[in-house]
Amino acid sequence: LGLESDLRRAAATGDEFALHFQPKVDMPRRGSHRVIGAEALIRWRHPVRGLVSPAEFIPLAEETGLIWEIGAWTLKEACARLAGWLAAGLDVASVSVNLSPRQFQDARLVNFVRDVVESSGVPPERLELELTEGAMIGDIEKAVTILHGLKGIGIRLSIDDFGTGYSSLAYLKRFPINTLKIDRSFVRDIVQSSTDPAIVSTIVNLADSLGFDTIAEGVETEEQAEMLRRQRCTRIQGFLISRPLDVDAFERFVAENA
Ligand code: G
Ligand code: G
Ligand code: MN
Ligand code: NA
Repeated sequence: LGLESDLRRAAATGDEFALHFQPKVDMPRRGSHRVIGAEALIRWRHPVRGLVSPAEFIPLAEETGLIWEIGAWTLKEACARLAGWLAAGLDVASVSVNLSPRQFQDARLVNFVRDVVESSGVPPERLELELTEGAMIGDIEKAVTILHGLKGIGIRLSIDDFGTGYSSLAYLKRFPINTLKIDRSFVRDIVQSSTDPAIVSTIVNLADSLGFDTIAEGVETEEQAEMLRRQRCTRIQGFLISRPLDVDAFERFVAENA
């Protein structure tokens, strides 16, 4: 209960939150990699507890409904950062923001996203929203309508943790999305596994056929990256490249990897 009232206070101002950014890159060649974007990940600097992980407070935010205020802060902050980078000549091709199921299903979502994108002035195609398959189960017709509403703003859409959820192929072909983010569970054991390379290459081929991009998440070793490359996966994200970075460190990373 203590944490809940603290979260309520934090959500009211946003002052205790910060965004970290994890680079997404083209498959590295000879050690060098090109930054193709970044995923924004929220952090809560609690005055007493210190840094609280989103794994801890996002579920609480979902239960209490505070996720709307927190998600609003995240989206505005991500767009403001991106606008600042573009104005400063720092070439960050895109920034993605995670949406939890309750945010996705909120009737205010499409208009809110449109307003934030327009008032920030960022080119809409440089903003991406990451949705999980779980957000779209239930009323599929409604999900497709929301996805088209978001698509109509001109932003990009990805399915996060792909392969762990419920999308059937019949649904997938109706989703106006851009990218499948291959869940890190398929990356973790890809070097030793007799099945995971085939799963990854099947996802890559499926994405190709449907006109989607792919990116592998949670890449931690060179060996995993090499195995992903053999499955024709050409974009990666993970500790091998970089942990999520605070704004200063992220700006240095982009400048050094232009
Ligand atoms: O950054 P970290 O790996 O600790 O994130 C833990 C979880 O919190 C991940 O599932 C991530 O998607 C989620 N998360 C991080 N930032 C946000 C955010 O701004 N909004 C939502 N809804 N989820 C987030
Ligand atoms: O659910 P989502 O995919 O949004 O989760 C993002 C989370 O994954 C963040 O909390 C981030 O810190 C974490 N993460 C990013 N890269 C790696 C990695 O290489 N290994 C592991 N174990 N976690 C990672
Ligand atoms: Mn994500
Ligand atoms: Na993920």
